[in-house]
Amino acid sequence: MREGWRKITLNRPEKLNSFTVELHRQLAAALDEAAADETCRAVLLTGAGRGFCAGQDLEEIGSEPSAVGDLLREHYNPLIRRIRALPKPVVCAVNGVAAGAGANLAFACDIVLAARRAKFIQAFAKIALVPDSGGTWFLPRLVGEARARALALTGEAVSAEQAESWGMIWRAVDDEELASEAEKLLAHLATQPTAALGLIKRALLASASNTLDAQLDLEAELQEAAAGMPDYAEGIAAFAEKRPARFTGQGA
Ligand code: LHQ
Repeated sequence: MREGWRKITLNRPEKLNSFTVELHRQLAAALDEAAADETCRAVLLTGAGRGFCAGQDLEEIGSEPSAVGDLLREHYNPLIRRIRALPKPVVCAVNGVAAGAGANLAFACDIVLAARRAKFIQAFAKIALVPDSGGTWFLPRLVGEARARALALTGEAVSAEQAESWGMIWRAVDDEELASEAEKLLAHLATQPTAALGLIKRALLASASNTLDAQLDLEAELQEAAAGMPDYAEGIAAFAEKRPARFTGQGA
C-alpha cells in the first residue's frame, strides 16, 4: 500500500502474465480489497516482467466450447465489470505486450499509460476466436469503426505510439519512465476528490447507452450528489482563498 493508492501486479512473467483461473481469483480479490479500503483512493494495474498480459493461458483452456463461454461468464466478464464499476480511478501501466483479453483488460481501465515497447494485439482471430472482454465494445468507441474492424479482423499489432495517436490510450512513455510516470499519476489521483471521481466514472459508463436527454438528467442528479460532499465545499473554499485544495476523498 502506497500513500493513498494500491499497486496490483499481474505476476506470471514466464507466461507473459496470461490468465489462469488462479490469476483471475487473485486479481478479483485484489480489486475487491482496493474497492473496500477507504484509504485507497486510486489503483495501479501493471504486469511483472517483459509483458503486460497475453490474455487467456492457452495451455489451461478447456477444449469444450461451453468451458470457453463459462470462463468468460465466470471470470473475464466480472473482471471488466469490476474495473468499470470500481468507484475510484484505475490506471493501467502497460509495461509490455498486451494481447487478447490482456489488451481489452487495459482498455477497461480509466487511464492507460504504455511503455514504448508495449504492443496491443487483438490476437483472437489468429486462434479463430472473437474479441472478448469488451473488445468489440471498447475498440469502435476508442478508435472508430474502420480501425476497430481492421484490428479485430487481422489481429495486427498496434504500437504504443500508434495507440496514443489513435486515442486508444492516454499516453506512451519511454520504457524506463513508465513506473515513475505511473507513480506520479497515482500520487496525484490519491489527493483528488475520490468520491466525486467515482461519480464521474458512473456518468461516463452510463453515457454509453443513454440518450442525451437521459444523460442530462443523470448529470444533474450526480452533480447534486457531488455538491453535497465535503470535498466540494473544500474545492470552493480553496478557490476563493487561492490555495491548493485539501480533499479527503470522502462521500457525503
Ligand atoms: C503463453 C501465452 C498464452 C500461455 C505467451 N498462454 N502461454 C478468454 C476465455 C476463453 C477463451 C479464449 O479467450 C479468452 C481470451 C483470450 O485472451 S484469447 C487470446 C489468447 N492469447 C493469445 O492468443 C496470445 C498468445 N501469445 C502470443 O501470441 C505471443 O506470445 C505474444 C504476441 C503475446 C508475445 O510474443 P513473444 O514476445 O514472441 O513471446 P513468446 O510467444 O515467446 O511468449 C513467451 C512465453 O509465454 C512462451 O512460453 P515458453 O515456455 O515457450 O517460453 C509462450 O508460450 C508463453 N505465452 N502467451 N496466452
